[in-house]
Amino acid sequence: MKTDFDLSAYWMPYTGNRQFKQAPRIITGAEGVWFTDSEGRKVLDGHSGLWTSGLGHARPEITKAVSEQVATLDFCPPFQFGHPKAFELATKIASLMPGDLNHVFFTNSGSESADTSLKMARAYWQLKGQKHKTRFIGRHKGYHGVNFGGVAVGGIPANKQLFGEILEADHLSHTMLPENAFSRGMPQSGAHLAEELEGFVAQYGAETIAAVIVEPMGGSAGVLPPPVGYLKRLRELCDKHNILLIFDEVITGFGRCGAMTGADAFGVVPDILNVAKQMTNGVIPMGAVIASEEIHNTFMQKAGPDYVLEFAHGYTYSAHPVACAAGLAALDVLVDEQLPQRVAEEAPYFESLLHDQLTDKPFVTDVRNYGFAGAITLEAKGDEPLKRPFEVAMAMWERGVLVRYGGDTIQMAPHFVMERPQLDQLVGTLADCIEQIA
Ligand code: PXG
Ligand code: PLP
Repeated sequence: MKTDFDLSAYWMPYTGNRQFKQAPRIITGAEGVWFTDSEGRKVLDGHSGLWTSGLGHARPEITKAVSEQVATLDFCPPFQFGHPKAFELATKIASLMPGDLNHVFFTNSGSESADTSLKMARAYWQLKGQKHKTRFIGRHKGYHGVNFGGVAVGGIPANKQLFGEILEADHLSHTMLPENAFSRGMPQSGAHLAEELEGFVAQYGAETIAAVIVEPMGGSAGVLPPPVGYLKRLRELCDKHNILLIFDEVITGFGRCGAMTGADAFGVVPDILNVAKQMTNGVIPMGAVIASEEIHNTFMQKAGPDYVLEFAHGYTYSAHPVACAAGLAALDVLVDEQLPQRVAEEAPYFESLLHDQLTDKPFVTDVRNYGFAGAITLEAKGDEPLKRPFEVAMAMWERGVLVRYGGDTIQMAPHFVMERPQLDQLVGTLADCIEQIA
């Protein structure tokens, strides 16, 4: 496809730039569950943008809130000043969180949330007088964004090998066990892997470990729902050893798992919960780190006189007024239309489609799902594990369906509002394209 603009200056993120610029995929519009491309085709968005836009694109409620906010207060310095919507949004988010996760620190992305949560955990232990509690434990295949802290605790080797030594971090095993292949929803096997935390405690001493950070359901590694009992055991062990538990809910927060949070879906409450993607329905970049009463109170009580900073951290665009307006409108729609419940109700239909249509297709070595998240693993093509997913995703784009390919997986994340004919189209097109590529 020819474009009437130059492609060379834009260095695209997480993209094969050379391939893309030979055959650009340019998106020019979005409405509901559909994108429009530069050739005027309607393309089914099978990934809710990038896990961001579950309410459907171009929601008029959000468009209106954003335009009114830009015209009223376009920016407000977040350090030492505040604006009403920042407080309203924090209150709203706190009301949607489980347990006593009541205090909201705003960021602008999931990566910023990851690094903020790690700094918060270390500072908390400093304030508690436990100066040696600095170690972090992540999990293999974990994804916590691209900033240095998140890369260190993340468990994706390809994201680390170029960047040299970062923070020291250790990793629990991932839970993608061979016996769990083709599980519907939560796999049965793997709760025992939480016990590995005991090994790190024995090795280093609990007095040196600040926090464990995990996604309650792995997302970008290709939809890894937690094994039955796994997260509960991790919570018990963190309590036993006085280690903070951080849930990275950048993908699972705000509806994706058929509940408001992954914590709700899986019945385990962390000490710190990170969100981003779905917060504004993808309209304006925003994220947040939500802390328990204990953590917040510690900062408020131990930081010194009341004019000093309790937490020397924050971003120029933290609590941006336009993002807050978008967040308030997006969360209102999510709650008013009971979309987490809708996801829970429709998830079994999506699950059946995935397993019934994809399990027997050539080269499919696993199908995984939970809520409105689904993924398959494809067998490597010779020694090129990344090639087949790329080819399948390109064939799907040709047929007017957008999915995400990453590593050896293809991922689907339907909009919370997606109707059954479009779910059928999404999974059916994937099934056809696997046959075509095979
Ligand atoms: N934590 C988690 C759990 C994520 O999924 C981030 C942090 C980083 O968020 P930002 O906003 O900085 O990108 C993420 C982001 C995929 C895919 O293919 C997933 C993400 C990003 C890009 C692709 O599923 N997750
Ligand atoms: N670099 C410089 C030179 C800055 O002045 C600032 C913020 O003032 C930053 C980086 C951080 O930017 P942000 O607050 O948008 O993360």
